[in-house]
Amino acid sequence: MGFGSRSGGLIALLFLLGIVILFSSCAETLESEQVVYSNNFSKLDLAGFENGKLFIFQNDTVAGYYHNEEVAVKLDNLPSHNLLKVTIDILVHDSWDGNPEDSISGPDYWFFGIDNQETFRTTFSNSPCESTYCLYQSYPNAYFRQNVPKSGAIQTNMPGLCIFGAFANYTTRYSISQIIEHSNPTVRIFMDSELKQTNSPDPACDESWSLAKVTVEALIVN
Ligand SMILES: [Ca+2]
Repeated sequence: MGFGSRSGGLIALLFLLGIVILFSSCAETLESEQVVYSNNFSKLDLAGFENGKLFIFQNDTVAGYYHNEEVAVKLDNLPSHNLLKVTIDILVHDSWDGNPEDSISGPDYWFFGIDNQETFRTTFSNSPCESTYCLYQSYPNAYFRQNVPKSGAIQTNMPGLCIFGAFANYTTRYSISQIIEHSNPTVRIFMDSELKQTNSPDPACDESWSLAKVTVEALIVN
C-alpha cells in the first residue's frame, strides 16, 4: 500500500516534470527586434519602390492613389532575422463595399504579401450599416469574416478623395500588421487591391486606396 502510493507519487512527479519540460521547450523568446525600414513619405522618399507615386491628402504626403495596381517596396541588406513584422498604414478612400458578392460592386479586396506569397487578404467597407442593410467588411480579420464597416480603423473622420471628396467620413485609416516567417537578407513587400464597380464610369474615382506609412521590423525569435 505504502509502496503503491509512493510509486504513484513518483509517476505524478514525472508527469509534472514532463509538462514543465514540454512547456519550457515550446516557449519562444524574442531575442531581438530592430526597425529596419520606416517611411511615412514626409521626406518624399520612394527609394526601393515600384509604382511609387506621391500626393498630398489632408496635409499629409501619402503614396497613391491606387486602384487594382500593384505597389511594392524592396529592401536589401536586412540584418539577421527569422521573422519580419510588416506594418502598413492605408487610407481607404470613397465607396468601398466590403464582402457582398454580386456582379456589380464587390467584394472589394485589399491584400499584401512578401516575395511571391500573398500573406493577408481582407475587405474594407466605407458603406452605410443600418439594422436592415449593412455592407460588412472582413478587416480586422482575413476574408471572409463579417465585421461592421470601419472595424479596427484608427481614423474615420476624413473626407473621401474623389466621388465622395465633398463628404465627411469617406476616408478610413487602418494600421495593418502581420508577423511573417522570413530569413533572407532581401525582401519585396507587395500590396494590391481587387476592387469591383462595374457600373461606374470611373472606378478609380469610386473607390481607391493610398499608403500612409510602411514599417518593417526584423525579429529574432528562438
Ligand atoms: Ca466596389
